[in-house]
Amino acid sequence: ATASFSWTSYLKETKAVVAPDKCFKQNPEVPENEFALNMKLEAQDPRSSTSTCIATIVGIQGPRLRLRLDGSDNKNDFWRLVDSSDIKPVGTCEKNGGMLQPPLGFRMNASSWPLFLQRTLTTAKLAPPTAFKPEPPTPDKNFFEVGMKLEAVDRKNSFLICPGTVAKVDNRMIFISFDGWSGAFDYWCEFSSRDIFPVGWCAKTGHYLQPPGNKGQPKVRRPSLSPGLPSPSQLISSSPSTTKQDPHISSSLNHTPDSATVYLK
Ligand code: MLZ
Repeated sequence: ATASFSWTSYLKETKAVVAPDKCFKQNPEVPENEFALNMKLEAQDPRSSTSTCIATIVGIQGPRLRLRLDGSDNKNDFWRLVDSSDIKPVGTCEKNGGMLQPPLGFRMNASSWPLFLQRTLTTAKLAPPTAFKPEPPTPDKNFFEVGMKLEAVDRKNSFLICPGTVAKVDNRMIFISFDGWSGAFDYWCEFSSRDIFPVGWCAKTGHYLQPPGNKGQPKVRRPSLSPGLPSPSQLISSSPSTTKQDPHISSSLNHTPDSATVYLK
């Protein structure tokens, strides 16, 4: 239903402020994505953070890589930025005296891991070390304030980045609330999370930005959904002055077909 989304008009409508760049652990200059599909690299296993594994690039969007751990299934893909410290050229782990590990939920018998790894690496197209970009510096402190708008990864649908609001701030943590969606997608994260971006980041990097949903606080009163039943305001007061609608609002309701349009008005 929502054709396009513009931050400029949305910010005007919601009279909201954006979180300034200094809040974010993100490079103000968008790092170039020099990776290609099917290249392999070393990645930390998100489900077993002490394990370094071999991963294959199975998707690319802007400066983000969709990764699948070799030997794992296709149900646990995850996304990393090209300037994430979680990804390294193949060989880095061994150079630092470590050993590559099978991913959590390795499909085969654990004893077949050494041979699997050897075979995986002999045929691999390796990501060139120059494609890995340095991680941006961490902000000195938590500069976020309640009400600031940003763009954030939907961690339940991690291919999506969506407009959000800082709903709570607690020491080093912030609570991200997704605009127009029920609380089901909201989460706490560190202010230094790589999953949050300044407003305009998607447009700048060529990443898709999912428009806000249509839930949330509608800014106008809606007519009762069941015409036979009294509306909540009618139940609270029988006085005609409180149930009468503002003529401007009711006319806008009469001419707007869906609730998303009403919400965005
Ligand atoms: N259509 C899916 C994705 C919702 C994405 C919300 N993003 C904040 C669903 O309804 O589960």
